[in-house]
This record gives sequence, structure tokens and C-alpha cells, in this order.
Amino acid sequence: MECLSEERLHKFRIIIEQAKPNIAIVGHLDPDSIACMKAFMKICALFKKNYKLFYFGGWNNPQNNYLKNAFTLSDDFSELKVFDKLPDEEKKQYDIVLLDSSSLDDRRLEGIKINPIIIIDHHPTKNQLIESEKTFFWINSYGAAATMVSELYLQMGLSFENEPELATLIAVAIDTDTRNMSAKSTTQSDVNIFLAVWPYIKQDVRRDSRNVVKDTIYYAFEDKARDKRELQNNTALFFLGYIDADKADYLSFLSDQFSEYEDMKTVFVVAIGNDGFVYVKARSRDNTIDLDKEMKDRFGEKNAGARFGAGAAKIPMDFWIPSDNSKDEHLTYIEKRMRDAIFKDSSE
Ligand SMILES: [Mn+2]
Repeated sequence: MECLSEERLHKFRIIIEQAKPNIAIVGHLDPDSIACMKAFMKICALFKKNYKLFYFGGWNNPQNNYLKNAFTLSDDFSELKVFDKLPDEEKKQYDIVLLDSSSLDDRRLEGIKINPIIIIDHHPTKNQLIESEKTFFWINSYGAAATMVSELYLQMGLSFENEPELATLIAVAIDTDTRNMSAKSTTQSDVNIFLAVWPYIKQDVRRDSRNVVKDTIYYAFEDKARDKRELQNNTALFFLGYIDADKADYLSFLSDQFSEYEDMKTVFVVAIGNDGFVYVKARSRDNTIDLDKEMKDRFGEKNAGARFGAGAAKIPMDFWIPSDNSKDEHLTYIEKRMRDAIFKDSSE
């Protein structure tokens, strides 16, 4: 297993030992992040630190909701806004650990400023945060961040025996983030950790958590998408029209599904949110294109990005959200613009 070197482990120990007695563990809410936070709790306990879990973003997606109920997770997590509103005196008694994210200007943080002493994330970027003597930043390409935190967890001498909840969360995290080990980002370590937790997981919860994604909203969106689709040279566009913005995660599930079709090497699923943004989720199995560049070229440097064949864009609709009077025209207009953006040859 490609774990942390003795030197890095030593640094980690120093940083966490010297940390304040209270640790705020911060993450967003998806299976990977939840698994990371729960595993890191145990690491905090090992170093006799108090900890609290704080999240940004919402519980929107059905898989999170299922896990939340299966393991009564909502009792454990508070909103990061709650932490941010604590009196300064109280906040000062915390050090922050950020997991499964390393972008301090993540939109979902809604402007909340955090200064983590520890970051563990599997999304390396060009302008990556630089570690200092007082911080431990581990940002590397892995299928799931839960794999990294689990490696650390094991290297700290902790075990998954008698931890069915944690083991299950980690398995679901790896399943989800690696799309069953089929995502390009999947590493040998993800497989190894999956096997390490396997004997301890609640199989029924793992299976069900994977099925809940296909609920009635999913079917309704799927119908809409099939209704409005266009295929040109192995590139497909599915246009859903208006949706509630908090259902935008469903676009990812749909793009995962559609990208499995043989003749759809690159898939874009597009919808207009009721929050003034156009949402795009893209998947590509075409190795000849740089999806990140394509996304940025088409939807704007600031609005879009991709890694390992999975892309997303959140595009502001300028200054105005259509009223009921102009909704139909607006829909036609956005659909046309999206078709242009997606099917135009980027070299033109
Ligand atoms: Mn992740």
C-alpha cells in the first residue's frame, strides 16, 4: 500500500499533537466527505482532542439523505455557518481540519474564511496550497479522499474491526467517488482500502445506499432528458429545462448513466436552475480530448472545470431570472446557446 512515509507521519503527529484541544472537522456532504470526517473523528480521539463536525453545502442528494438516516448522521454534524457565528473567543479555541476539499474559495463556503492546519484532499490543482511548518497538507490523486484518511487511520494503528458504520461509509465513499473503480482517478490504494474495510461493512446498507439515487425525481428527469437530446459525433446533449437548483446533483447521476452508452463518448446534461444559474454536468470517455479545457473554453474559465473525465459548470445567467412571461423564450434561448457551445468545434 502506498502510504505516508515515516517522515510525513512524524510531521502529521507533531501538527495534531500541537493543535488546540478542540478540532473543527470541516467537509461538505457527500459520501466521501462524510466518511473522511467520521474517520478523522477517531484520529482526533486517539490524540485526545475534542472534535466537532461542520459541513458546508446541503444534504440535497438522496444518497446523503439515505446515509443520514441509516446512521443518524444529522446528530453529529452542524452547519459551518454555526461555527462561523461563534464568538471570536470561542472560535479561537479551535483548529480546523479540512477534508475532501482543498479550495478555500469553494463557492459552497459562501464566503466563510477558514485557515485549516490540516488538509487531506484528492483534488490536486495547479495553484495548490503550500504547506508550512505549522500545517500538514496532503493533496494527491486518489479515487476517494476516504482512501487517504483510511490509510492514515490504519497507519495510526487504528482498526476497522468493530467499526461497521465507519467501514460501510468508507466503502460507499469509494464506490461513489470511483464509480465502482471505473473512474480514471481510481488507484490501487482505493482497491486496497476497499478490501480492508470489506469484512466489516453492513452489506445491506451499502447496497441500498447505491439504489436510492434512482428515485421518482430521477425517473422524471430521465424522461425529460431523453425527450430533449441530441447526438453528434459521439457527443450527446441532454437538456432538462427548468429544475430546482437543489436537485442539480441528479444531473451527475444522469450523466454517469448516459455516458455508459457505447456511442456517447462525451455527454453533457444541462438544466436551468431556479437560482439564476445554468448547470452542466459532463462525462467523457474520449481520451483524445482535454475535458477541463473544453469545459472552460465553452462555459468560461471561472464557471467550469473537469478532472479525470468528469466535468461540471455553473454558469450565471447574467443579470436576470426570467419571469413567467418570458420563461419559454428564455428556455429556447438557453437551449440554443448550449447547443452552440457544446457542438461547436472548439478550434473554430
Ligand atoms: Mn471526494
